[in-house]
Formats: sequence, structure tokens, C-alpha cells
Amino acid sequence: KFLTTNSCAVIAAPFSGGQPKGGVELYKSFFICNITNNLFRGPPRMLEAGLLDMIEGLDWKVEIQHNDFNALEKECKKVVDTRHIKNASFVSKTCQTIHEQIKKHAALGQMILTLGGDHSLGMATVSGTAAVHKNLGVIWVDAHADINTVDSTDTGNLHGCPVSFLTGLTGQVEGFEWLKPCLETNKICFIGLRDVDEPEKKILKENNIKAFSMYHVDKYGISKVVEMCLEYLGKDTPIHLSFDVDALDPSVAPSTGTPVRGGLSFREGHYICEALHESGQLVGIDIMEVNPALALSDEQQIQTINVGCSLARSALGETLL
Ligand code: 5AB
Ligand code: MN
Ligand code: MN
Ligand code: MN
Repeated sequence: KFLTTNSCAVIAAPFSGGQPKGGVELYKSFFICNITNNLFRGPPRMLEAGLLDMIEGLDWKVEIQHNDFNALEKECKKVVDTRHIKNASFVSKTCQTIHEQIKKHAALGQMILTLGGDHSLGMATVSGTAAVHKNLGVIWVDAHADINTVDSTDTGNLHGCPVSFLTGLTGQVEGFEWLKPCLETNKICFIGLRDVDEPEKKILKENNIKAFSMYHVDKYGISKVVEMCLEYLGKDTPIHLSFDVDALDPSVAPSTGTPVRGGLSFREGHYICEALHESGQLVGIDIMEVNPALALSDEQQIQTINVGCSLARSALGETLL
């Protein structure tokens, strides 16, 4: 009811500027690999797995938008960041590019599927769909709340901050002038939380933000949790699903930057996607933090790439029967 076409724009965003490369280097020392190689990036690997054909098989017309940020990264390395947040100019410029792409496709009435890349891209994806779909609601599926402000972040990694940028909780940040607050704090629901920093807990409480941790998933069951999210956001709200694969248990999605044990099962993760598809309210989907470089085996790598693809398919209408 919010989309006017049956096409799906797939935005491939191979980007890791919002988080450290520690794990990648570890992998390198074990296996000797070239980290700029597509073999070790989430988006190309999900595409190589045949994701576009799969989406077409679900009766979508597909438009693919490729991106390559290697040149931009080199250019931004020369900029000295003034704040303790890391890679600010690279993150900002990349996100602005993705934001513009998404805004353009969303304005055509298309579904948006963004393949990440680290979750700092959430600044781009949510602001992109919010620019077109007024009164946007967000369901943020993650082990983490990603709501640190530039002052509260302990790590300085921007993939832990996108929600505070989107809601304006962090205030205007130098270099991010293009990004205006576009999400009300009562228009976001979290599912899957289990590793939330102390200042983030305070921010969630003070702003009365709807959040379902793994405790709540266990307590109510995933179907009730999704139902409560949908009820909270309301039927007239277009919804953007931002799915960080680290919401899943590491046994389900091991190849990701910040795995935390005790996560969503394979079915719980897919249930969320299926139920949101069924709501008819989805306008944007992010599959984030698929990082093939961090796998400890080929099997872990393939497992994580495949789960990223199947979450996307579920959100785009794949049914079990
Ligand atoms: B992810 C942490 N809260 O701010 C921080 O993977 C982790 O996008 C952030 O959810 C994890 O660095 C970011 C400690
Ligand atoms: Mn995240
Ligand atoms: Mn996370
Ligand atoms: Mn992560």
C-alpha cells in the first residue's frame, strides 16, 4: 500500500568504514588474503549466491545499484578526523551517496533492499526511505542498540551510532550536515538486544524507546513480539526493517564483526522477515554486517552469506507453502 511498483532496487554497499578491521587482519594473518577482494565482502558474495535471480523468482522486477568506495576511502584517509569518532568523513560521504541512491529509487515507488556493509549505513538507508515515506517507522533487529551518541561511544565506531544520528539524539555532527533528524524516537522498535552499553541503556530509558531484548523474545515468543511492534507503530506506518545479522545467534550467523551469544534462532530471524512482509507495510530492508572476511572456515562463510540471502527473500515474500 506504500509502494506503487513491483520493482525492488537492490543497493550493494560494500563498506566497512564504520567499524574496525581487527577481525579482518586476524583472518589475513591466518589465511593470507587480499581484503579489498570481493571474495571477502558481503554484498558481492550475496549477489554471487544468486540473490537477484531469487528475488526475480518472487515476482519482483529487480534493479541493481553497484557501488565501489575504494577511491573514496583513499581520499578520505587524508582527512584528519577532528573528533574521536573514527573515519567520520569516509562514513559520512559513503552514507550520503547511498542516501541519494535510495531516495531516488524510493521516490519511484520501489522497494529498497540494501546489502551491507557495516551498520553505520543505517544512517543512509533509513534517512533515504524516510525522505520519501512520511512518518516512517523502523524495526531494528540487532544484538546491539546502535544508539550511542558521539559523546557516549566508547569505541568511536560509527556502526554503533546510526540510531542517535537518525533521531537527532546526538545533535548535529560536523561533517554530517546532509543528515537531518528524520526518525521520531517513538517510531523505532528494537528486537534481539543483548549487548547494550550503559549509556545506551540510559538513552533508551530516558526516551522511552520500545525495545525487546532476547529476554522478551524468550518471554513472549517471537510472534507476539513482532505483533507488539506492529501494533506500536500502527497500521498506517510505512516500515523500514534494518536487520543486523548479529541479531542471530553466532551458531546461525558466525561471520560478522560483533557476534554475541544467545541470539535469535534461524526461524525467529526469518519469522520477523516473513511477518513484516505479510504486514504489507515494508518499504525498505537492510541486511547488514555480513562480513565474509571474518569467517574461521569456508563453511561459516557460506552459512552467513546464505542466511543473509534467505532473510532478504523472506522479507520479500518467500513463503514456506
Ligand atoms: B553493530 C558497541 N556498542 O558502540 C559500540 O554491529 C558495539 O552495528 C556496536 O550493531 C555494534 O561500539 C554495532 C560496543
Ligand atoms: Mn547493528
Ligand atoms: Mn549488532
Ligand atoms: Mn555487528
